Amino acid sequence: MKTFHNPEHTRHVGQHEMFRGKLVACHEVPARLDHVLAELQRRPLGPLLTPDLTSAPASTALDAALARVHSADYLAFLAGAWAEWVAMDPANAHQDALPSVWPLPHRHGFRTDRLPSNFAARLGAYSFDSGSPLTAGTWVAARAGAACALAATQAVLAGERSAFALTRPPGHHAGPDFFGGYCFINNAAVAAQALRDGGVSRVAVLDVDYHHGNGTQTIFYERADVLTVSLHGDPATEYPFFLGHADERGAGAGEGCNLNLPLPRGTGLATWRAALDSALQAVADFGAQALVVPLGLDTFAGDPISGFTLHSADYLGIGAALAGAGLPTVFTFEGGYAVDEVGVNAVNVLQGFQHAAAP
Ligand code: B3N
Ligand code: ZN
Repeated sequence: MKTFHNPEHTRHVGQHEMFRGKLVACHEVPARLDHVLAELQRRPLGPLLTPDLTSAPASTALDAALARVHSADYLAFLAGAWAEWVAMDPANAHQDALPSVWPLPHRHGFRTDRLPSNFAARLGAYSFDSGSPLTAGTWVAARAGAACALAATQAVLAGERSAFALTRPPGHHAGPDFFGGYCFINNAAVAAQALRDGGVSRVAVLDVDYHHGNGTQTIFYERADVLTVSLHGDPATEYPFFLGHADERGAGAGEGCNLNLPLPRGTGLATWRAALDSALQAVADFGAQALVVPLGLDTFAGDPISGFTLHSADYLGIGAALAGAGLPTVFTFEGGYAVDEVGVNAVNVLQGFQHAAAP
């Protein structure tokens, strides 16, 4: 399995996230990726590569791929956000941008048809939480991360059985025009759309992160060509709270093309694996020809912000079960904050997949 890792990920280093009224140290830290990379060096599964970030054709293709899943105004906002933040006040150069005001579009009549010129207001208009610091290097890191997702997808389109986009910041909470949940560019959506654009007629996204992949769901919600499936902590009690219920089945042409499998806090392997079997059955029933797996490892018992109880050895079997779908598969690295274990857990999934997928 080829791994495309993000050489720019250390450009994104948040200082704080807001949690219950306090600024706390960020959980989404560079060491997460470093541990996965180190484990892949200890237990090689294939070439460790970086995407082409310099050539003009690659850059053009990347911007086109981003524009397939995110709005032009959102991408322009992200690209210029740091400069605008510092322009508000030169002292801002020393602190992350965190939103603190939101328009609540569905209630109270706040208007979203007029975007304020004030940067702090637009920061809120393009986000849904105050836990996702935007930093000087966020755009560069997130864009290079999408290049990893695109390169992994191109490898699979070229005939590889699987490929891994090892990148941060993660992506599955980012929607067409919003960031949140530590995510800015939706790498899994970039991969799914690039598979479609590469000629795969039906693509499934099977999100195994602890948190519901609300951004991916929203991007594809009215589409019949991309099935989105997510197994996650029940939004009644778990982040992102406002999406991820079982009755969200897709809309319009996409009716029936979204499946949410919310699980209670405390869920262990047996229940989680039964949900995975349901998810895999849905992927088979859909007739998917390729699979994207947003790979979060925050289902781990030792994760500091999550509530499932999976153990390191369990991830080998999970990888094997994913291989059982028999589909060309792109993995994107998502959550997982037990930093010392995240490398072992991620590579266990990939190794389990690779061994089961071997002819
Ligand atoms: O859920 C949290 C959170 C929980 C516990 C914390 N402690 C113990 C200090 C701090 C934060 N915050 C909400 C933001 C969660 C973002 C999740 C990103 C993710 O992994 N998505 O897949
Ligand atoms: Zn997560």
